[in-house]
Amino acid sequence: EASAKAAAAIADSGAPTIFDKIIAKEIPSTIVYEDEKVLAFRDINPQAPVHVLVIPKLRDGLTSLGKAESRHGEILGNLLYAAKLVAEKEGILDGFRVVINNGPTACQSVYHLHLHVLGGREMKWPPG
Ligand code: DGP
Repeated sequence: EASAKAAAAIADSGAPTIFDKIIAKEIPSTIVYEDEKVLAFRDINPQAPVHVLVIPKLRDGLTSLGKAESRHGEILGNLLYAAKLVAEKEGILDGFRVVINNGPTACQSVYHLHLHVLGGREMKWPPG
C-alpha cells in the first residue's frame, strides 16, 4: 500500500503515459470514437462486454480528476459528451456506466485522466 502510493505519486507528477503513445498511434488501439479533442478506444482488460476509455488528447495537467481546476470545465464536458456518443455508437444507451478511478486507493493505474464507459451487461450497485 505504501509503495503503491509512492509509485502513484511519481506517476501523478505528470510524466508521459502509455496513453500519449496511443494518442500518437505509436501503440495500436481499437478506436471507437475520435475528434480533435478526444480519443475513445477499447480497454485492453475489459470488465464488461463494452469497456471503452475516453481520454483528452491534451491532458493539460489532468493526470487525474483530482487535479481539475475551473479552467478544465470545457475538457471535462467534452469527455462526458464523448462518453454519451460512445454509448450511442455501441448500442448501450439504455444502460451504461461511466467511471473515473482517482488515485491509488481507487485503483487508478494510468495517470492521464480517463473515463471508463462500461455496458453490455447488467451493472450492479454498489460497485466494488
Ligand atoms: P485505471 O485503473 O482507471 O487507471 O484504468 C486504466 C485502464 O487502462 C485499465 O483498465 C487498462 C487500460 N490500459 C492500460 N494500458 C493499456 C493499453 O496499452 N491499451 C489499452 N487499450 N488499454 C490500456
